[in-house]
Amino acid sequence: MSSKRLGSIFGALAVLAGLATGDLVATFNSSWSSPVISLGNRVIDYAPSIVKRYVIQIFGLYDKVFLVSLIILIVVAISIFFGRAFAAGREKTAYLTIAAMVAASGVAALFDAQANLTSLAPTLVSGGTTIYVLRWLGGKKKESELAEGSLSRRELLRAAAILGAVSISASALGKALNQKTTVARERIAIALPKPLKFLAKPPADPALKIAGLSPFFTPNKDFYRIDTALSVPNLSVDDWTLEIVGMVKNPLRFTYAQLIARPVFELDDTIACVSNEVGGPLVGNARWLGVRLDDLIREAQPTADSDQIMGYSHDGFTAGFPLATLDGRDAMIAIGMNGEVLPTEHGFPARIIVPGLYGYVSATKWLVRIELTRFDKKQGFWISRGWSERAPIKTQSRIDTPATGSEITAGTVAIAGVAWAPTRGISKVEVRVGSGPWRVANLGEVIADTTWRQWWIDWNASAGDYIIAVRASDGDGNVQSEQYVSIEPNGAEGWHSIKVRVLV
Ligand SMILES: Nc1nc2c(c(=O)[nH]1)N[C@H]1C(S)=C(S)[C@@H](COP(=O)(O)O)O[C@H]1N2
Ligand SMILES: [Mo]
Repeated sequence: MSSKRLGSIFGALAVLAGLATGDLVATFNSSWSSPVISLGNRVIDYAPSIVKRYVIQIFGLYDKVFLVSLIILIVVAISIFFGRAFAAGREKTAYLTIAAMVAASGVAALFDAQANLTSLAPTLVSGGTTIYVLRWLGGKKKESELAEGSLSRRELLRAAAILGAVSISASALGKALNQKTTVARERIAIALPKPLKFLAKPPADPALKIAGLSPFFTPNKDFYRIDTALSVPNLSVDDWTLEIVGMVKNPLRFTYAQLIARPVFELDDTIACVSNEVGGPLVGNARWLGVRLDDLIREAQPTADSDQIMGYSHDGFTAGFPLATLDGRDAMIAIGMNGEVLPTEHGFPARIIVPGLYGYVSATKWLVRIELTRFDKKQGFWISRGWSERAPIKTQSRIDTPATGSEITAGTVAIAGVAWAPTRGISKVEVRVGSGPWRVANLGEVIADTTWRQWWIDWNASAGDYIIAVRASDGDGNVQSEQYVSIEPNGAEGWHSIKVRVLV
């Protein structure tokens, strides 16, 4: 086998072993990350938003899989380079290349949200393993050259197999030791506190009768997710605390047990993402359980000149909203979602929920700190990236069924969907088929103006092609406007419309 090819294989094997041990070591401490994850997080932090948008458009939910694969690919490409240098006897070049990779990944690790000097451990072990394996393979090569002139294919295969097995068991062991398992077990064992008063059960869900209509409560497993973090933080309640600090006279700090021992209440609230396109899926409704934010902030005694509440996530994400939003609208620190302990993906152990505000300015998941501050001093994560500082959820409506582009048979067809305008509530939904008149739709019963309302209307469909549009009016009497406005900087506007073909 040529020295070049051998070198490539040595380099790639060495780096894969290095990555595997890095992953393994990263599981030893909850504030350490595997080198690939740290690098990925820095790419997410610094990539221009146009690139991010493009990647999300192409890869959708797999954007992070794409990023991680890309990083591994680049690392392997570099490893082929240093492997060849090593095999060609230019050992210094090989070591310098590895040192440069370790430096890059070390810097990336130091910028992780909870980083300290020990956060370098996964990277250092990774780099050390890479060099060790490279030298070991190089030694094997020399041995076999002395014995029979060149390294045989069989020996190479054996070395690769051993390394592969070691790497796989290292990452398997990593998984077994993983924080994730511990936290998942912890979560299951938690008994949620009971609210002073349970909310009424909502009336029978019209979605039971209308196929395709969103259920009133979005099941947790179907609830949309928006995270800037590359991997979902797994926070153990054992060492989790929530502090309320900054421009306050009485800083507070709670353990999880202390937080959930406080009075809790239930809230039916629809949350939405500012990036939701007209008719899009980034909106969901849940029955949240939590501690009233107004009470906690009052106890902390904000100074008279503070005007912003900033939530900090364990992963470094931040979101700020006006202190004046605490006007009795039931903002909370949520610990439960739809009768379950808050799912890890949705912010376990705790997150903020503020009715009527888009998630990016309010709904901090994996919450660890609340800071009272001023808008002219601090900005949340998305603000410097071009999104509005204040962002109430706009009045919107969506047609769930029929699906756009579908072919349906003539007869009575249900047109149905959801409309939302937390905290104003929905007062009317109208539907227009083709150039026909606007018809007023039936509305589902709700117990709060903070949730979406389901709507539906029967349509006597005859053969032909149709465009169906919907518009909602909110509790303030605003009618959703037709004019399309793009999601950036503070949410999309316009009517959702669909196209259907009715067949005889
Ligand atoms: N830590 C953290 N919290 C976060 C975010 C995030 O990226 N990281 N995204 C926010 C945004 S943009 C939205 S729309 C909501 C989404 O909440 P969900 O993922 O539970 O649906 O969470 C908010 N809280
Ligand atoms: Mo969002």
